[in-house]
Amino acid sequence: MPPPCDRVWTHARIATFCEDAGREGMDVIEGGAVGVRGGAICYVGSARHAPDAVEVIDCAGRWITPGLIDCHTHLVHGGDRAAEFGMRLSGASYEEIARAGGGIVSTMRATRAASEDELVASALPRLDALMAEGVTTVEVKSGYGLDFQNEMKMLRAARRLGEARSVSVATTFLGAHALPPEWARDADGYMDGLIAMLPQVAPLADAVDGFCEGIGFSPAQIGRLFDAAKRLGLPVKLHAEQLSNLHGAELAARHGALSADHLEHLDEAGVAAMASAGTVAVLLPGAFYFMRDTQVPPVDALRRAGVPMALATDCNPGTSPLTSLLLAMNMGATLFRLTVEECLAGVTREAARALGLIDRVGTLAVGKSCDLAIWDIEQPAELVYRMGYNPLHARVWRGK
Ligand code: DI6
Ligand code: FE
Repeated sequence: MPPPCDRVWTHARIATFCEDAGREGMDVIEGGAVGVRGGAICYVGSARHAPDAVEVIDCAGRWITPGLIDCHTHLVHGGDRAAEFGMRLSGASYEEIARAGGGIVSTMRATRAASEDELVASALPRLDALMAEGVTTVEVKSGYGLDFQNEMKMLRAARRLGEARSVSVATTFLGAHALPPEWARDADGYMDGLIAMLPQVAPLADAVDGFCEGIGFSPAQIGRLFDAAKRLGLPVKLHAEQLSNLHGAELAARHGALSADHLEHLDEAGVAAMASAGTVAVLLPGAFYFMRDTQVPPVDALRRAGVPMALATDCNPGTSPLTSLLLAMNMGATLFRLTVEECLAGVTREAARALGLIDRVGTLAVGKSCDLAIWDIEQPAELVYRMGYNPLHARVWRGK
């Protein structure tokens, strides 16, 4: 009889983040082991009762957490915005730069000019940086093509990242990110076009997103997009309440959105709507920091209402050129006052929820994908506490 497991990691301290651990709980197993068979977890528990395996890996007391999940990135894009960073340092605001033809539209030009191969090649170092810190699932948005051909090119490039590396990629269609210049006077017409392209986009996209903002799209326009997404069975999520309060989170919740993201200007009604819909709050402290924002998202209200909170890098060239989920956790704690447990759950269990993937990843439980991060630390708080230090010992994706 062959051993029941392909591989077992033993003598580990395990934080499972299992769903009944409660929002403050990591569910720690001292002297634990994780076993994998066929890429899926087949055992989590005490090392003493671990089943036999073809290969046994001694973790020598290291910590194991679920592989990290970056649930909001714009990893695929052409060019960068380093020059714009200089302008902002001399006093120009993000909105001023956007209105002057910079901002998202300048990245759109660079993205349209890049081939699919070039987009993949330029995104890989950013992906590698995330993976080097234990990321095993990453969400990647389109949104810098802003026409059918170029949005499709971005989504194909995003899917190819998952073929080039041992990482799971979730793709999101963000055609409603900004109004391209050719549609400058007709946002409703542009939205009609997005809705018309949805059936062809759907096979390449795991979700549909939008930017609900004065410099983005109105709640009415986003509502039409969400209705069309729903007709195709595509989950929705929304960039909401980042720069102002247009009540985008309420709109998202009304549409059963997986998540509403940013949320600096979220109000009590928005919190309540998200709580009753089970919409995850994805907090993006990298953008808050880089924009030198002062309006903190209402973390206390979200916490009291029981809204699940995730943390992500928002890796993008304009507002969050951040490729460290560990640093995003530190910022979540220092800038937003999240607890250590909330930060860690925010890049594992709650990030999985924000992607609609909680049945497959985000916690260590039998049947889930065996995606692990193994850490050289004495306690999980170190993952949040340090800045610019990477204690990853090993990364396991689908059991390897
Ligand atoms: N909010 C953001 O922070 C990014 N997109 C969005 O809707 C910014 C994207 C960019 O400036 O390139
Ligand atoms: Fe974003």
